[in-house]
Amino acid sequence: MDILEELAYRECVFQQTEGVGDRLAKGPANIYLGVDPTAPSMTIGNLIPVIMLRRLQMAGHHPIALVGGGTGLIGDPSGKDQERKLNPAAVVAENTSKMRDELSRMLDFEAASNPASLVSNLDWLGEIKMIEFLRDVGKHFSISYMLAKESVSSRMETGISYTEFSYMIFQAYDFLELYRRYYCEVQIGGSDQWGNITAGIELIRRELGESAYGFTNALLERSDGKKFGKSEEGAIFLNPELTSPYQFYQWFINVPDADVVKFLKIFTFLEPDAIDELAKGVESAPEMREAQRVLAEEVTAFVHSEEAAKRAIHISEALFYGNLSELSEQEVEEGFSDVPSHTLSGQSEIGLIDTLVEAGVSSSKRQAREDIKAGAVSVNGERQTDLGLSLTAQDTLAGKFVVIRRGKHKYFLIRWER
Ligand code: 383
Repeated sequence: MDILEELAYRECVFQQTEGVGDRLAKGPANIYLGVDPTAPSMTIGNLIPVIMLRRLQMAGHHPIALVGGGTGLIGDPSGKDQERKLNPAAVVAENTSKMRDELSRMLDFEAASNPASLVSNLDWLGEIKMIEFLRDVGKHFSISYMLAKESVSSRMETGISYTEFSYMIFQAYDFLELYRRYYCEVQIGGSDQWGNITAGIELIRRELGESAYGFTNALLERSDGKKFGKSEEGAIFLNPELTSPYQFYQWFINVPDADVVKFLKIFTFLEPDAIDELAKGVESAPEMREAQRVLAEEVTAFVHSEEAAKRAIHISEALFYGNLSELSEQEVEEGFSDVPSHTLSGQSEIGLIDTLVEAGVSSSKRQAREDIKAGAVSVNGERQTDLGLSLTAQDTLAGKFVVIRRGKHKYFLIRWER
């Protein structure tokens, strides 16, 4: 398989411009992907083309990751049904540096012959003079061409500002600039970027009379209809402070059987043979969730680290088997970072009933008694039915936590400062 065939096998090629296959087959090309710093972190949706860029690098091409320090100040209308709120310049600058860090962990900057490059388009967009820009660049774009782009036409009813309307010209100009500076011939991105990518190819042709290429991946959809964008609720971020590696791992463990093989192709570096093996397991023993396990471990290790993946597995197992006492302080913090927590202080002993009420687990003492009697309450993974139980220092995990579970899934973390 050549690289484009491999990407197609991995369900990562949705649209492509003419000649891109030949260009990639001919020899190393400079290839770019742009990400706008509209949030403090990328998400799993952004991860797909980043992994594609890494695969292209492994196939010998030179990857250029562009952070939109300039375009992030404008706002891409692609795929958005509403005008964006402008972020203050300081926020965009801060996000830019965070995204640079994320990107630099996922590409190889040490590769001997084709190390990755990282650029911000603020370097050139920030220098642009309006009159020159309109004379040199704007002249190549007819209004009818711009209106025909999906990103604009889909907004004619709901409205679009001149600012967002102009966005495609900036992204097109980036491609031209990268062509001039680095002889960058190829741009990749999600299918929402098709209009912007083809606008750049058109500009390079008109301005320089040269050929450039592009292809897109299909936007990620889960068979259960869950979405992925940076602004969607429940977005899975790559920044461990926004989505802990454990939560990240959990998201992949919970991928439905109907999606897991596709996700193995898209998100892991496993060979087709290994993926086929796992696919067989999904058919013959879906309850083992072996494919999900491998998926979650591989992606967590790639985005975070091997160590973070091991930690996530350890936390998941302890939670599953109820032996929470094995967890370290860091693991308890990470495993329960998204559950309600409550701090108890100044006591050396406290009754279970009082604990449940104080921590907001049960709404009243009467409710707490009922919950305990019904067997719905567990402390550090063990069911407790004794109404007279008191908690002491011996009941803490890692010397300072008590984990309460009510019902099957509702967790509470108590930090006990004695
Ligand atoms: C900016 C300047 C360029 C080239 C690209 C850009 C960013 C682009 C954009 N991309 C999205 C983003 O930043 O807005 N205008 O959130 C997403 N990408 C990638 C992929 C995706 C797209 O970062 O489909 C999902 O992740 O292209 O929505 O010169």
